[in-house]
Amino acid sequence: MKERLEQLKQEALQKVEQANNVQGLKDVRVEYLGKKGPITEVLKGMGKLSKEERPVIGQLANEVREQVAEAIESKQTRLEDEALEKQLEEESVDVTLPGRPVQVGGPHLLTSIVEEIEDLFIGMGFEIKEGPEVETDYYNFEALNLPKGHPARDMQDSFYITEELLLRTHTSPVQARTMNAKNGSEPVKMICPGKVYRRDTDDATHSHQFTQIEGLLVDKHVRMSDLKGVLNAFAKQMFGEERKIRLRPSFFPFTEPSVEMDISCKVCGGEGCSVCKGTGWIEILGAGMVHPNVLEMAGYDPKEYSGFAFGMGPERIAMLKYGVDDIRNFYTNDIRFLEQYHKA
Ligand code: 2NL
Repeated sequence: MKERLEQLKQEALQKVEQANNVQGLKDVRVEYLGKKGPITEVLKGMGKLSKEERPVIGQLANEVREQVAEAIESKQTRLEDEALEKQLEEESVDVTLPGRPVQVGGPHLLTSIVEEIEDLFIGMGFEIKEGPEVETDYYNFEALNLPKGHPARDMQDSFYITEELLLRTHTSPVQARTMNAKNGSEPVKMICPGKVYRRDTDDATHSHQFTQIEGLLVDKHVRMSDLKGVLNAFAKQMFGEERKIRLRPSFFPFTEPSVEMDISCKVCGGEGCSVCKGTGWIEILGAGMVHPNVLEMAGYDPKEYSGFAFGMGPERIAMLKYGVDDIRNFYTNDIRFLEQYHKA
């Protein structure tokens, strides 16, 4: 009996030693210490032993069981420690590695420019108004002193939807609508940024859809010098205090008189260079005093009220300010172009 227990102990300890995972250890436990295991068998057969032998064998069997259990226990701890050690090693983080760059989005260059222009005019007390991109013939043309048959409303130049509906060719109809809503008795001081559409073939300087920002101020006693003061303040804030402006006579059907505004060339300071094509001046926008017909159609008495208006293309402004050479860059969404103009 003693030898049998001794032999079982050696066998079990050897198997514990050989086990190289937790499942293997469990198998050893079941095999030797389980209800049907040999040590339990020995304890069950104790009844057949003599009175003297019984406590000796009983004690020995318990000792063997404890030793095997202990061996299993400590081996299990060791296996678990090793597994944890291995996992920690495999999953360790090298904090000295360079970080992965994060792609940060930002506003589109055109959005930034439009917002910059909006902020400048908000600072001068103008409010921002928006309106529909699908317009009636009346608000897009008629109300702006462009009666039917006027050369500027050539069917070839506009996207017509029906005889009476078209994609607006400028943002002026927003201003005509705003004036109309005042019943001829309140001042208007607004700018309207938005998308406009022309039937053009796209190239470096033309896009069938582009952006316009127009401004309008209507009140009693508005004079051309008010227009000049507002445009001068805008030009200096937008392009730099050192820039000068000049107004040249021009023509628009909705203003009389009409002007075009140039700013002095920053590249050559007025000497003449390739950017200003030798003139020292760069054209920025068109403007003028609101035509009496336009005021009248909007319900204002042109003898009592007067106004000025201006219109500019923010793509052109951005192209001049940032040296962008192709208007299509604003609409093709090439990330390599857009990324260059992300502000923090
Ligand atoms: C340009 C020139 C201009 C206007 C737009 C306007 C609007 C109303 C009445 C009178 Cl409701 N005028 N707008 C006036 C002069 C010029 O735009 O070169 N735009 C890109």
